[in-house]
Amino acid sequence: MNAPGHLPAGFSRTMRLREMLQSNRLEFMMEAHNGLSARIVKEAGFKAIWGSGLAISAQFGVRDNNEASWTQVVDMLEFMADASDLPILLDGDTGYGNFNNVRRLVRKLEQRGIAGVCIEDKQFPKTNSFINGEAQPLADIDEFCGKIKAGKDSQSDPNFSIVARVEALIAGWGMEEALRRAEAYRQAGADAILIHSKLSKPDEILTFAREWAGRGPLVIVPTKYYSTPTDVFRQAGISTVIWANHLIRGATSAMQAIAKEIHESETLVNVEDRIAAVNEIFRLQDADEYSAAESVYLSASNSARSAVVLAASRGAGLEAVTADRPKVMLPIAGKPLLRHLVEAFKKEGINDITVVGGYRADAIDTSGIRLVVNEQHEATGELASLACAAKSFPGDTVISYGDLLFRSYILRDLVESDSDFCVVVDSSQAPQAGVAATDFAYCSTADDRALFGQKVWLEGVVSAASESAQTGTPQGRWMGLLNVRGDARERLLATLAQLQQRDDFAKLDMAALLNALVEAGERIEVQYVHGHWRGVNDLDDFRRAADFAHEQTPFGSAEGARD
Ligand code: SPV
Ligand code: MG
Repeated sequence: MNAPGHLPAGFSRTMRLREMLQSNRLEFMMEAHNGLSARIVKEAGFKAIWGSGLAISAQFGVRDNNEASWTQVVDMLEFMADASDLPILLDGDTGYGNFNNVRRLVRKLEQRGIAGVCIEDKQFPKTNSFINGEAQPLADIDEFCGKIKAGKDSQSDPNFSIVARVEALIAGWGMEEALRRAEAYRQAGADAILIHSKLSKPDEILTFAREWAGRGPLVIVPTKYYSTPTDVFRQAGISTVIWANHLIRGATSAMQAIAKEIHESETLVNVEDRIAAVNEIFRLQDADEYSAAESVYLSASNSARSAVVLAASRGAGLEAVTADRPKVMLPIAGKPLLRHLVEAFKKEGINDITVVGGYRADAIDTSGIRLVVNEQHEATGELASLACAAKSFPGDTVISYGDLLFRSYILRDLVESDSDFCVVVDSSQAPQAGVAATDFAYCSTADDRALFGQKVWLEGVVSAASESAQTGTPQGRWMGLLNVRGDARERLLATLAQLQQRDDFAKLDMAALLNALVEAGERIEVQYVHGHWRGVNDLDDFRRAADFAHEQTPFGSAEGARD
């Protein structure tokens, strides 16, 4: 809730800054020097930002001598205004030139949503007031009043504020000169006076405030007289206190300590828990908003595709080679089976890859993938693994067995299907007498290898664990690839949730899901292939897989060379 008299965020930034300057409460502004610090100032609860010349030049790594051009400063302000909706008062130094530069500056600041500018009565190019302040020449009073007038005349928003900064005390010209200048600037149209001092005690500021006697808002920068209790400023009738450089100084101390620690220790382990988590940076960047917008504005065809790879099993029949790794980590032609699959996905632009591990998931190479683990893998089947990844596929998704090798056109054609669901069926494979049926598929039309342009639909799949209502001879074998498009994902997850209610859910496999989708009336397109892929189900498959993989390796590549 806003304190009484505070203007809520719905009011324009210029109105809020003006109200702060004019209110009879003591107000505070905190320095920011880039988008991130502007956001941090807002989250800390401040109502306005001081766009400090010192801090902005420092973060650029240059001196506070107008070494950064004014347009570079204004570009940075734009990031700050985007990152925080607080009013920003720019420390505009001398206005970067004469009256004409001030006019253009004010117009550009208004265009970028900046609420006001403070200009100081020194000469361009200025030097920071705390560096040999006495030696710095002051501006001619009339010339400076002309700048204030020019600025006020060129603002289009009546609430844009121009604060005139009096440097007479810093430059050693005395109290009388300071008051004379402040009065002239007030009459020229300044909305507030910033009276600056480099003493370690607030004495001259308090004297000035007493003599000023409330003729207009007074702004102070207590960097040097920081030990003064804040109530002293309140009682002196100060309008606004600027904490002018404390975030850049805080960031500097932290960066120095962390850089030193990491350099000396050659490890991150000592600093990790003492610095902002990477997720905190993402939060400050509003990464979640991006993800939400992506799902609204990116059409399904453009949105990032994802893949879920079922890789929880050790591999029945492969025990001899899987003591220390799951089946997907078996080396085939010089790299793990999973790597072949991941590379195939990446080649198709599928970069969001979730692998569901289980048996020896610790041995899975996680580069380029997200690993989730089915902790119940020993007692559960494929659907339990798929359920572990249910949150990991936001849009178009390929669900894949982990033990596949295939020619690249198979995946390309699959993801290009415009059907909600699409599976790949190998029409060259038929059940063999005496061998347990695995993923044999019943389809609306058999593959006569001239089906171009005609859609074929899945009618059921029979596996070792799942029956199908279909009987007779299947038309081929489901390869273990299912593509799910856009909104169909929700229907797939709903079907999965229904199956989860069944007592035998732990045993269910992908064939059960496909059958349940068919029973629910979903149309699952079949794309036939005739060979061109391998599954690795036993030692024989494992031995033959290397030959297949070598055949897919580009000519001339080192990996393709047989030994
Ligand atoms: C700034 O923050 O850049 C200021 C205040 O101008 S001071 O450095 O105190 O002059
Ligand atoms: Mg400054």
